[in-house]
Amino acid sequence: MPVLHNMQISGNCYKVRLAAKQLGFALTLKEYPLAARLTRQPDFLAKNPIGRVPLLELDDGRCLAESGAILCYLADGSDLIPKDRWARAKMLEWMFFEQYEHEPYVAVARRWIAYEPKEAFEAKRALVPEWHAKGNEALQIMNNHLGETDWFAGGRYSLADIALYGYTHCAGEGGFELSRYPAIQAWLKRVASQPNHIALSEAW
Ligand SMILES: N[C@@H](CCC(=O)N[C@@H](CS)C(=O)NCC(=O)O)C(=O)O
Repeated sequence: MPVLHNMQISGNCYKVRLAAKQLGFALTLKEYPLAARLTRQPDFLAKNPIGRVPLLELDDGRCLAESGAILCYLADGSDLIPKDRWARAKMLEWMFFEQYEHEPYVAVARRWIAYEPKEAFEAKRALVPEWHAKGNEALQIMNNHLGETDWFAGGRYSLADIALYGYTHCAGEGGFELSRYPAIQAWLKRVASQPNHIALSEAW
């Protein structure tokens, strides 16, 4: 069975677990706790030189990194990827947005504020205003979009929603006030009510 090299608290890994559960894709999980730094050890780096999870390892030993790429692999041919060429490209547009405009601020603030030791966070504290400013810009763009349409692409739930849900639903842990974004709050409820939805903390 394929192995997901996983970190339970990671939103990037959660995206993959959520899509796999909704697609009925069987996985075995191998856990890499944040504090153990095992993704920087030689045996893991041999599988993924980027030194990060999620990493999907297939039965034949091939390894795929990057949450967005893994989502596309798992969901290939399914309803989570729009059939229409334009809608599919729009889905990818939001997934790339998530990786460049959203995750580096919303996820990073959460990690350092809520999950790293206090001394380590203190060394990063000066970056908090920038994380919050840039993260709030991304959240505002999402909120504006969701004020006009229920889903990010193709008029229905897709990988773009899964990718953006990963760190948006827990942004409060990074000091973001989701009450400022009513359209996002309504969308979070729509996502959480999709069939076979699982929570980030849920055991596999
Ligand atoms: N762009 C990557 C980011 C992956 C990433 O940042 N992984 C983090 C957990 S969320 C990690 O492995 N951190 C451990 C480390 O960097 O040593 C993705 O979307 O998969």
